[in-house]
Amino acid sequence: MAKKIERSIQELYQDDPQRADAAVFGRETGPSRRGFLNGAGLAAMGAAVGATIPFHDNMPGGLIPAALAQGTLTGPQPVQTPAPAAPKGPQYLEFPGKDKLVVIGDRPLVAETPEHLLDDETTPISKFFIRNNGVAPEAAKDADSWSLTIDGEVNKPLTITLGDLKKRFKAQTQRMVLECGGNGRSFYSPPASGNQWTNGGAGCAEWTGVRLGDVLKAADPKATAIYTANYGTDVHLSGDAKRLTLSRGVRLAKAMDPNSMIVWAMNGEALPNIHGGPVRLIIPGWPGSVSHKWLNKITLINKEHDGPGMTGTSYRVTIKPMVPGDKADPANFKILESMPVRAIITSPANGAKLAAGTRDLKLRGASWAGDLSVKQVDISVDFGRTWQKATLEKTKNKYDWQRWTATVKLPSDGYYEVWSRATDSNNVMQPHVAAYWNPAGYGGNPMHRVAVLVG
Ligand SMILES: Nc1nc2c(c(=O)[nH]1)N[C@H]1C(S)=C(S)[C@@H](COP(=O)(O)O)O[C@H]1N2
Ligand SMILES: [Mo]
Repeated sequence: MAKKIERSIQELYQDDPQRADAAVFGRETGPSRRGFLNGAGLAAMGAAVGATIPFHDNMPGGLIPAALAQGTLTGPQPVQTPAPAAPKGPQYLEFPGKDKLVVIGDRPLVAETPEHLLDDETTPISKFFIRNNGVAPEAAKDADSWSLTIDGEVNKPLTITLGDLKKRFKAQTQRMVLECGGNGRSFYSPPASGNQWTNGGAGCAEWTGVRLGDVLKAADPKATAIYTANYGTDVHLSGDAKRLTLSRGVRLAKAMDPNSMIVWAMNGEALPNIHGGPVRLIIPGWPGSVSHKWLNKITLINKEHDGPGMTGTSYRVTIKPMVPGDKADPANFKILESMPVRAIITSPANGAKLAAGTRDLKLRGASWAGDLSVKQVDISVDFGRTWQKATLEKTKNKYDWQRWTATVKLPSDGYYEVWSRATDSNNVMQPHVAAYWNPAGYGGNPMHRVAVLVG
């Protein structure tokens, strides 16, 4: 009998968390359910996660244990019609020079970095996520002859090769986070459409290049120039050479920020083709889609850009919160600019098994907050009842991520969940569950959690 429950609970948490929760907690999931996990439910939950749960008194009803879910707090899930496909195990990327990234899509190629592979101070190229919207162009044979044009609302249109760009403008190197606008999308309930990123559509690399603003100034923008329109050489999935895969842009003020760059090197190496080499934009703190890869033209325009990826609900978030799953009112959307605050636990990995008797658990992680900085990272190992401040490391420069460390005490062997949550410099904290639902799922930044088994 116990065996049967154990198996079915595990399966149920995968396919129908609400029913699983009702089975474990003994009745339909409600909001505040602390302290109800006892008797048969506690035994079933313990069997499902693989150990006794020292802090079970604090375990909220509706919580899918981290051991059974991908790392973030997921509340009760509405029943889907038709039912979503049963989750398969992760599919790992096979790509020259890349580590075990998790494939989210193969055409176009999209692959994310599991949180525990983001444990390096600087994300190595081998671990850096990939997000293509179309087909990457063939690698350029002679990078320095790559040509870039600045035109549109300018007095002196400019076409310059990469070789000349390097000679004519002052270079800088900055370590900065690049994060996909849809990072965290998989945590939305009901599911939002698009690539189902967990927290791994982000990385922090050292980018070498010139200030975008210096190059734009060389073209002498007219007073009418207020927005950029970015273009590159990747090919639309249809194969139609006239169709653009993506063409996004930013307000001129953001383009002129000294941290916005045209880059040709990543971690000291020539920018790899898959990351947009020879030349790409890095517009830090904003959705990765404005950091155009294979960049060959920027047109300054006198209005908000309307290229692919700029209209409808693409890269837009709600102005006033909407009912999750409802039909979207197009008038209620604004362009997503600065990305929301996020902290991730990069060590230990979700599901880590530690030796019996481990009482001091060392944690490491990263945090970042779009255009803002991270003010504080807090950690809990008792399902959020008590929190402890993590130590934030120094950053190298603006838009660098803030690495953090903490040591937490575990009172006994058993099953724990480590939860992390960051607060940004405007005092905005990550929510428990993905908030501000929008149809294409931008801004999902619920707190991260990992399961740890001691003994
Ligand atoms: N030309 C071009 N630039 C692009 C894209 C693209 O598909 N084509 N994808 C964008 C998106 S959505 C993201 S998140 C980042 C990803 O950069 P990466 O693949 O180097 O990690 O590139 C952006 N720049
Ligand atoms: Mo993206």
